[in-house]
Amino acid sequence: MKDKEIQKLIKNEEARQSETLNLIASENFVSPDVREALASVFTNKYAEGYPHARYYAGNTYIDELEVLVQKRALKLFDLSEKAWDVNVQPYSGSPANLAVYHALIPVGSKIMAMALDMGGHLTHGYHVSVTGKLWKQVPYGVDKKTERINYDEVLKIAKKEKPALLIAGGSAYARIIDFKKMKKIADTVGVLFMVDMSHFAGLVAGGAYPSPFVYADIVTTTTHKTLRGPRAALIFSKKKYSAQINRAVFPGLQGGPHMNAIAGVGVALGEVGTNQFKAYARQVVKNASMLAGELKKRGWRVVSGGTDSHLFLLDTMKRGISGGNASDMLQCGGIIVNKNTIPYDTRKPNDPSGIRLGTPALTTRGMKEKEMKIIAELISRMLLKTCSEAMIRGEVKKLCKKFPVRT
Ligand code: DSN
Repeated sequence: MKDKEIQKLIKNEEARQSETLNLIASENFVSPDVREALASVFTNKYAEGYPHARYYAGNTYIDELEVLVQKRALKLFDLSEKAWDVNVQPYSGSPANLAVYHALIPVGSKIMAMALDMGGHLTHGYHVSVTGKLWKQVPYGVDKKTERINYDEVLKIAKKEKPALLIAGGSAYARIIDFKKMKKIADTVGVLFMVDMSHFAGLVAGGAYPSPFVYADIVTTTTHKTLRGPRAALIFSKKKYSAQINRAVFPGLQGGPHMNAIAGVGVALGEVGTNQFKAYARQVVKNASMLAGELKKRGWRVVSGGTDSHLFLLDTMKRGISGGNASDMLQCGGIIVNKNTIPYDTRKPNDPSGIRLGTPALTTRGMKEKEMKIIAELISRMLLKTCSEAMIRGEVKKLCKKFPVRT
């Protein structure tokens, strides 16, 4: 690379990723093939419109690419092309969700979704997001005791508030969501049902988490979390909604699609369709469960008592350590997590009561249950300061060397 300044930063980031343990639940390592597609000549092309209906010339291969990626996405989740469509153009999860609302529900109407501080997502109508300014969020949470969704409570709120859209899915809910019950609630009050499966899409594709497609009208997902692709998103919709959704994505919200990213998504979807990926998805869940269990054994409180997925929340405040301090301390030891609110948190989001831990990235490096036990011990020691930062850093580096990042 001629630009030495940027090259240096790339090299530094490569070293950081390779020498630290990444437990951020929404991050992963893409394959070299995905990166090759991302850096391909598709980045040079403008392609406003949809296959065979573009505004600029020169889109022969772009059309072939977009159709191929659409077909791969539908096939991956066993969706019939007669019943479902998929839009592969959203730049990322936030515009994908915004496009769904823009397409299907009147501005000013209510979006019922899990509250952000209970494990939901900003773009599900939280007040600081444009989705919460144009629409009104009706939040539901988790039960104070079980820290799981209380479906009777969700029904009660839905009946009272009569939202236009019910959303399941979020960023920090560790348990399996009962999509059947959510659909029943949506039908009882006569609203659209959308699942944002961004976090667990790869687990669904790998058979390690229930599929929402049997029940949902719309399913959105980012492609860079458990799906292990580039930063982009997909909107799956039942046929009757797809024309409106396509119009909402382009020209409603976006201009030319990022065709290099779409090529990368196509490569990732091809990889996700393999038996190797199925084994990966199962291992992600096993690793999360082992890590949570091992931390519990060491006296840490895991929100809801465990996990059924790739992530969980640790209530660090229970032992007097704020989420912000915990995240900073772990980073000093080479363990990367994010601070996170826990349900019914009394602290502020910039320094909440917990941290979120996820296993997708470590599992991509090939780590299994044995390594999760070691990592639980390292996390615990680092937070309780029962050994030196240098010693933890040394152990982290050793593990990282044994399980290199694919480049
Ligand atoms: N920021 C992502 C996460 O970490 O879950 C969601 O958009």
